[in-house]
Amino acid sequence: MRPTLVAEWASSTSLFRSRKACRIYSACAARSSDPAWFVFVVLVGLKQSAMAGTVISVAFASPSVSPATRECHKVPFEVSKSEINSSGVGRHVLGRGGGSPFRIGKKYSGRVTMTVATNVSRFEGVTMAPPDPILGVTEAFKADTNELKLNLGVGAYRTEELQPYVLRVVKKAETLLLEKGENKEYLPIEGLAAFNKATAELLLGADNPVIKEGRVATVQGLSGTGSLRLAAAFIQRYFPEAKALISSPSWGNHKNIFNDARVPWSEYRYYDPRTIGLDFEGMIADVKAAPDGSFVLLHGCAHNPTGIDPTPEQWEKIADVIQEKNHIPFFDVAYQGFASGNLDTDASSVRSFVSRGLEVLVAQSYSKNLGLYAERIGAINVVCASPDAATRVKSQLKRLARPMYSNPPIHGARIVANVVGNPELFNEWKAEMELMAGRIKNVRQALYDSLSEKDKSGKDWSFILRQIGMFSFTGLNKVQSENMTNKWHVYMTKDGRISLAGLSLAKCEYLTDAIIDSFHNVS
Ligand code: KET
Repeated sequence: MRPTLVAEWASSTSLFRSRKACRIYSACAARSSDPAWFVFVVLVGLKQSAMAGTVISVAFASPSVSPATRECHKVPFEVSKSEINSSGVGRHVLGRGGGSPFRIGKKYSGRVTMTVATNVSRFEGVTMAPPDPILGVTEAFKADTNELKLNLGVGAYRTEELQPYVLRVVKKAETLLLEKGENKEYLPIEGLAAFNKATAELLLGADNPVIKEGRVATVQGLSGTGSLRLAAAFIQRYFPEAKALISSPSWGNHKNIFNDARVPWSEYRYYDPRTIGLDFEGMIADVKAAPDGSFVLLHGCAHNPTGIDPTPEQWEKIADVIQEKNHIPFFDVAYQGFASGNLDTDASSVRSFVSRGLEVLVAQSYSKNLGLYAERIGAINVVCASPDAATRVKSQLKRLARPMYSNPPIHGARIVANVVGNPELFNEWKAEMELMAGRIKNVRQALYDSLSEKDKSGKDWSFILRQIGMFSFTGLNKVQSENMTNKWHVYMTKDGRISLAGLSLAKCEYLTDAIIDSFHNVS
């Protein structure tokens, strides 16, 4: 075998980049007349480069490279006829493992194919991940063929016909965008300037002094989740000792986000199962007991999954404790407009904290209120004590974003900028959002009416009416929730949450039967 061929091949693969492999390769080259060495080098190289488990097809070529037939490494080398037996099966003694069989693709004629199959994957240690507790519900729903099935899992708005909904105002904005014929150049790392301006104004109010004074660092994010994740990375980098406080319960992904960003977290009491309401005393006590300077994650409105928000007076007390303890409030605003139907009302918790002069983090999402789920459009805002701090914070958020995803997508940002920035479209959006929030309120009322009428046990279902936003936290436990799915084909999360946005008036009665059965007949 000619060393040049081996060298050619070796340099074209990544197999021989380690020092050990290079030494082996040198030995092979030195004994280049013996193909056994070459096969040995191939196998050692493949083992080292995590190629085990693939089928290695080795073409015996004379004089050079053979044509590729499938995803494999084609290795040109020469072999003597004596190494192939009459049945066309050759065997080479390869180290301790003994013979490695290879089969000749066709009768030997100077070019044969040797296939070495190994079946141990380098990914043997990778365990199966469980389905996502929320998005996994949609997958299970899709797989169900029963026509009664109902998806109340993910918080995604549906029409009364239970169809996904693209807002009319979004379609109009998209038509405008097409007419303008804008290009698809990269956005800057911080996102679309017009979007960042619009989103901060929508959140804080256009006249808010913090905006006028340049004290808000706004960076476009990959929707709510990506914005939370970017902020978590920022906390980890600049406050490595700090802890995050998460409500119990909370949106399931909050814990994942802080875990992956390596921000330690603990929970504060929030939900009281006895009253199916807010455990305000517990919440205050836990926020007080947390180490000074913790990041307190708060749901700006329409708490997920409970649908229970603090009253304006309770918000003030929460702000008092946070201020006393030198904590940093971190708002997750994924439902602005969806709780009350009014954008300003739903931002009032954030605005009241900001008006106290507190430095605040706020993650925003346009998945729900503009129905832009798949566009991944949102933002992280950091309200700072000075414009100088805001400039520095923004620069660091950009620095974190660059190696993670470089820069955000443009389409959703343009839609939001056009809707919020155009008074006519903005008003249309507000009207449409009121309609969506109104439909959810209607089904909420209808579900309560139906449960009150059909359930003869005397149970008080009025907590459903006290909850707000897309969800109702039914109080059904895991087994009861499973009964909802297994017996009634009602898909929901195992914590007892149902998305009322996925319910229609027509389906209220069916849902009532499912809830009554699960509640009373399943322990
Ligand atoms: N925060 C909260 C509180 C929230 O409920 C969601 C989504 C998000 C952030 C993130 O949304 P994004 O699409 O990244 O902008 N919640 C629904 C969907 C999901 O779980 O991803 C849900 O709870 O069904």
